Amino acid sequence: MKHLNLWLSSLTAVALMATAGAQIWDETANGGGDAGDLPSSAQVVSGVHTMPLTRITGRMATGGEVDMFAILICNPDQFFAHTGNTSETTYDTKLTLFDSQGRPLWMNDDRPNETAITGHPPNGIGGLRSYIGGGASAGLYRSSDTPSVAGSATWGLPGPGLYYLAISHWQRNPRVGSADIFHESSPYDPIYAPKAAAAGSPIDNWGGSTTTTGSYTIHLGGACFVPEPASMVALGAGLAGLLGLRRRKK
Ligand SMILES: [Ca+2]
Ligand SMILES: [Ca+2]
Repeated sequence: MKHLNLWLSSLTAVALMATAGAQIWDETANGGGDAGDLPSSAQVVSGVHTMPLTRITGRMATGGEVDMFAILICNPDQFFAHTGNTSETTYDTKLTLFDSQGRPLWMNDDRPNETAITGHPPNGIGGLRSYIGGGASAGLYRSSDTPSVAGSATWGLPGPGLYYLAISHWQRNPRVGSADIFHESSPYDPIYAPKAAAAGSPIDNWGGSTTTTGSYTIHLGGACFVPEPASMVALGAGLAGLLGLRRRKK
């Protein structure tokens, strides 16, 4: 029982240290440079897995740059991603969510009327900024094959696990070959499921162009850092250190 107690108290200490740290991932400060635009080059938002991930900050340093991040969605029922107010995100965004294989799930260009989003986000979302998540009115979830049909898609995610989240300027469109994956014209406020013909194929390029540059903040709910071998080693070292300390004090 003594061993078990040490183990539990050490885990608690490590969890507390983790909670006290930043819950923000910055593309440059934490990611070390520009995030890529496809799953193969996406920045992996990694860290101690007990920490919720509440924000990703970054830059569209050159016009048309798309940034993609690998995140863990640990609580799918609570998941949302949005690009904040017009000070936090300085340009007209689009958010696209892909599964762990890079297959498209959801896209939004211009957030639904924020009064329709139940429960979150508390601070509102700027005009032309983007929102993916539950809680919007049912009519705003739509299939890209029937963009004018209210409620032609139903919000949901496959389950907890690894996902890819991309932020782009609204004039950059995720594609498979030369075909757009989503409906890419008016109306812009629905949260779109992909065209059925593209739903099973991983994204392989982005169409469109823009010369706009700017910075962004993506707010997140239900998301966690991706556990990586290095963070598990750090966790192990922390436990060993704490156990060693206990032993020396005896
Ligand atoms: Ca970037
Ligand atoms: Ca937009």
